[in-house]
This record gives sequence, structure tokens and C-alpha cells, in this order.
Amino acid sequence: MKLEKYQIESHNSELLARHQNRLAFVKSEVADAEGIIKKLADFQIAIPSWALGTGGTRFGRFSSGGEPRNIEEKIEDIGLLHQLNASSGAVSLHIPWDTVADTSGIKTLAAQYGLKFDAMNSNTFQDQPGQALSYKFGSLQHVDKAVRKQAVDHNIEVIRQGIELGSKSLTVWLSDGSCFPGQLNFRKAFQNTLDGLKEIYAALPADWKIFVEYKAFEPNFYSTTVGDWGQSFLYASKLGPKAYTLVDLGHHLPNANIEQIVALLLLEEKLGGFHFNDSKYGDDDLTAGSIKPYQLFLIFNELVEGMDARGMDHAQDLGWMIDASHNVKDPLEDLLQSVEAIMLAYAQALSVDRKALQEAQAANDVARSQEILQQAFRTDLRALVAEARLRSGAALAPLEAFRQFKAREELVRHRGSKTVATGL
Ligand SMILES: [Mn+2]
Repeated sequence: MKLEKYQIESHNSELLARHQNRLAFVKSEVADAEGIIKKLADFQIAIPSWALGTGGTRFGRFSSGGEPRNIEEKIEDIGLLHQLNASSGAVSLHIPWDTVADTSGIKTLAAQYGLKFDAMNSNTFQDQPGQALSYKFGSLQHVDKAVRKQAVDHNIEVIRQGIELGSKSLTVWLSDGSCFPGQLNFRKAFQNTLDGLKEIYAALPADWKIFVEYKAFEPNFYSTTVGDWGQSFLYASKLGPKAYTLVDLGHHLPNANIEQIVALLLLEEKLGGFHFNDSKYGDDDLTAGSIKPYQLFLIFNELVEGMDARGMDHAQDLGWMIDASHNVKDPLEDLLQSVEAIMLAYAQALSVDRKALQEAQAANDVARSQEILQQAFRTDLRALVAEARLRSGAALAPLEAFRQFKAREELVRHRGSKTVATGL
């Protein structure tokens, strides 16, 4: 869905006076507001193709209508988000759900919306129609060499498709593990998985990265073969310099200190990418920042501090992606909210008084250290995020604009009310 320039301008003109008042206040509160606005404008968050339809649970799925029916319509939906917020300039595809027949057509369409192809995602956690061997008992860990080879070949095929699209990375998430004690020999499962990852690694082009994503539990409930950041770090270290750990916020055991994990992975130069979402209990796939916004800020605080310590480019050097998809909200509205929450947490982290924090830490001034972080978290920086959007030609209030332009009604009119997007 292409928006006309005048639509965005008319939306912005209604909100401009109020926005400018808010911005003036923030500028009086925050040092280097201009520097923060520039970094925000550069920062892009990839949208996964599977988040554009209503997510289901194993109990049911309730479509909101107008869901994208094919890869072209998925690109159009992400293009719409990017027109509204100028921060969703990349798409992450999932193979085989998004296998592209007309690669050059898709590349042209994506380019029209200013979208790049972020990490490619392989799928060995479910069986596809016509597939020779089953992944019921795992893929790369499997006791049968033929199943392992099938999984390796699939990942190499995903790399091949990614090369054609201009992607530069492969994310491997394995559901491998076991549901009952005794089911699996842990050492053999680890070794088989490492051997398979090595074969996949060998197929990576020189300028590609592989991200090894970990998850504590589900769908396996006794053990997971890439179960935590330590195991992922072990695989990534053994694989080589193109291999990194990917942190999905929903893939930890309750109360894990994710900000500390992030800090150490950055220190070891093994943090590759991020999957944003939020949760109350487990891998809930809720909107980023909807449950624990302070944790999201603390994670960004470590990201900014750790990336700056290494002289890294915030926008380019890590893969940033949303990985969430749930059952009750309009998926596009949900994604607009997630992007907004991520940008806000990033802005808050950028506004932390680093010098004062270092001094407070060096003096063991615990109360002052907390005050410095909470000052950044509790200052309303939404006007900085909005200003970055405004300067990029996007909407001051993306969610309001989405409703004002009756975008969902338009999508339902074009695609119908009963469409179901491919994905989970
Ligand atoms: Mn993920």
C-alpha cells in the first residue's frame, strides 16, 4: 500500500505545534539531542515476514483480515510500516515459507519501498509437504546421518536464496532437544549439531555471518541442544569468526539477566543479532516493551555502552529484528508499537550520562548510579523519536496515522477478510 506524500504531510501538520513544544522541552533536558536524533534516524529494525499475519497458538488462530497472501503482499505491508515510521527498512525472510519464485521482481518491489533483505531464516523445526525424512526427533542433532544431511542441505539452500536477494546472514534456530530423560545422548547431540553447523558454515560466502539462536525450552521440554547463551557461544566459538550468538529476548529462563549476557557477548565479539519481543512467562511473543520496558532500556544501555567501547556502528554492525507474533492485535499496529518501543529504549540508552555513570561506578556510589540510569529512563524522549521520523519524511504518530488512513480497511478491501498469511 503506497501512501501519498500529502497524506503524511497533512497528518504531521495537525500534530506539529504540539510536537514542537514537546521537542523544545526535551532539548532543554537532554545533552546532545541533535546527535541522538541523527542516530535514531539511521537505526533500522528488520520486520520478519511471519509477523505480518495474526499469530496463532496451539489452541487457535483469529485472523484480523487483509493478511498478506504471498511474499509480494508481505513486502507491501513492511513497505507501509516503513512509510509510516522510517525505521522498518528491512525484511527478514523465512524459508520455505517465503521461497521466492521471481527473485528480481521481489528485489525491485523491495527497492521501491526502500527495503533491504536482512537475515535469512531456515526451518528444520517442522516437516514440509513432500519432505523425505522427518524432523520429529531433531534435525542437526539427529541419530540418523541422512536426516542431518537433509537439514544441512536445507540451510545451504537458504544461503543460496539469500545470496540472490542480497542478504548477508543466516539465522539458525533449532528446536532440537529432548522431551524426556534418557531420550538423548547430550554429548552426541552436541557433536552432531556442531558437525552440521560446520558444514553450513563452510557454505557461507566470505562476507556473510551465521547467527546461532538459543532457546531454553519449547518445543522440547527436558533439554534443548542450543539451550542458552553459553551453548550458543560454544558453537559460535568453535565455528569461527563468521559465527555469532543471537539473543532472542523471549528465549531465557525466568529472571535471566539478559543485559549482562549482552554485555559479555559484546566483550567477546560474539554478539551477532537480536530478536525483540516481550514476555511475562516464557516465549510469549508479546509486543516489545509492553511488559518490561525498563529491562529493554537496560539491555540497550549495555548495547550502546558495549558497542561504543568497541567503536561499532550501532545501525550496521548487529542484526536488529523483531520476532513476535501473537493472537489479539492487528499485526501491523503491533509492529508499529514494537518499533516505537525499541526506538525509545535506544534513545533512552543514548541519553545516559556515561561520564557521570563511570565516575559513580568508580566511587562505588550505588545510589547515584541508579539515579543516572533512571534519569534517562524516566525522561520522556518520545519527541526525539518523533523528530527523527519527521526529518525522514515519516509520520509523527505512526499508529494514529495507520488508523487515520484506514490502512487495515483498505487491505481487507483488496485482499479479503478471510486471508491467512503463511507462517506459524
Ligand atoms: Mn527468535
